[in-house]
Amino acid sequence: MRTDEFILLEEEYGAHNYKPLDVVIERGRGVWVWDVEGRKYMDCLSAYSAVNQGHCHPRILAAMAEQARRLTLTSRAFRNDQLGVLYKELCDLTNSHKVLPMNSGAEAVETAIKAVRKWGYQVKGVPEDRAEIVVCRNNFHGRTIAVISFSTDPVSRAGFGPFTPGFTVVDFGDAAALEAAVTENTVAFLVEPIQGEAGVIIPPDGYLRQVRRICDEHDMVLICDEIQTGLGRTGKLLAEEHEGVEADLTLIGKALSGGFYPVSAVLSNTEVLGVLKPGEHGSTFGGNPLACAVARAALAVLREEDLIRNAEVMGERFMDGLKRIDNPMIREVRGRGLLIGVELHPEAGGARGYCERLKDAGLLCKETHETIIRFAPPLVITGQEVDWALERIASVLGG
Ligand code: IF1
Repeated sequence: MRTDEFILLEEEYGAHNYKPLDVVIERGRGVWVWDVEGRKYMDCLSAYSAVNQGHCHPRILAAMAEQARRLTLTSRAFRNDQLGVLYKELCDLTNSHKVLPMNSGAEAVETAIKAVRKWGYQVKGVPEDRAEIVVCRNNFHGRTIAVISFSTDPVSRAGFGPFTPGFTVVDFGDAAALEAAVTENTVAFLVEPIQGEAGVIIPPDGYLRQVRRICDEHDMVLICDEIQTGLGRTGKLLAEEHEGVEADLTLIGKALSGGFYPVSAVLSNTEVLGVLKPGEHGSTFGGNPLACAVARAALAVLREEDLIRNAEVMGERFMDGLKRIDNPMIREVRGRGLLIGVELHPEAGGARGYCERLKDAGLLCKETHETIIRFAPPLVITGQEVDWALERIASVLGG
């Protein structure tokens, strides 16, 4: 079958909740993917940072195949020989005390919400059903009802009510606004260290440190959603490290499996997760041995291939190159590590058209909002490959 036929099948039989670029990918390796016509592209999206280790990493593949032959799923009714080992490796790596494994990112967010609410009632003494969680304008934390209940994006929300109460929205990057929003019933502040979907928005220096202080002073749990920014993407293991801050709960997902399988986790620095007792929360697939084996290999690759450092070095090279592109339509180039946004002036006619042209030039990326192109290649990218990408981008964006 050819590209058009695959697209027709999707259009006819699939729900239309996406509008993908018209490229049908059949194979991937490292930073490269191939479409059904045999054309080769550099992937500068990395499945929204889930394939930080590169497509089909052989070591993760081997771990997955090996584990799939032995044991895939026991449910949490029984124990398995991978889970405790993953817990320990994750805690050692991230300096955490406790782990709760889930599957999708949204489930990790939901888990954190449940945990901090219960912590609020049992430990902080908030009256039943009065817990409040402060979140940020233009957040993105997933697609479930509770999570979209505090989205400020009309497209994500409209038509899906009634919504879950108990959330207060403040501006991202504004610590004073957080402080002003706190009440005696506030149990937590949920924040992305860098807002991804909002357009790679980096908060002012010191923001997370101030947020940390406010959470301490008001006995609130700081929840950092590192599902997109975590696991090396920004040039640190966790983006919160850029400010030397430790969240009480850190959410990871996406690259925790290197893109092989949905694996997410809530990492806890404090006793917050301790409020969850048997039967109060869970998931059929969360913590299954296949997921654990994949996650262990994905973490080992990050560490042993020095991908975090590579993200830092290649991120600088990528950003420097982008900043040299001379086009008055470019309003700003910003990013950290290999999470990079190029914001265009509204007169540029929209980022989508540029993404289409970049695709034709052999480079896959995705616009966010109307005017921002996001570049987030796998962290295994080499200097030569960065230069290759910059040449293509310059030819499309260079005037
Ligand atoms: C889609 C965006 C990225 C996330 C953060 C939780 C989740 C995500 C910070 C939920 C998921 C994805 C989901 C994907 C698009 C994508 C995305 F553009 F929408 F914002 F990455 F930039 N927290 N982000 O970024 O994780 O449940 O999906 O595993 O199409 O919804 P999930």
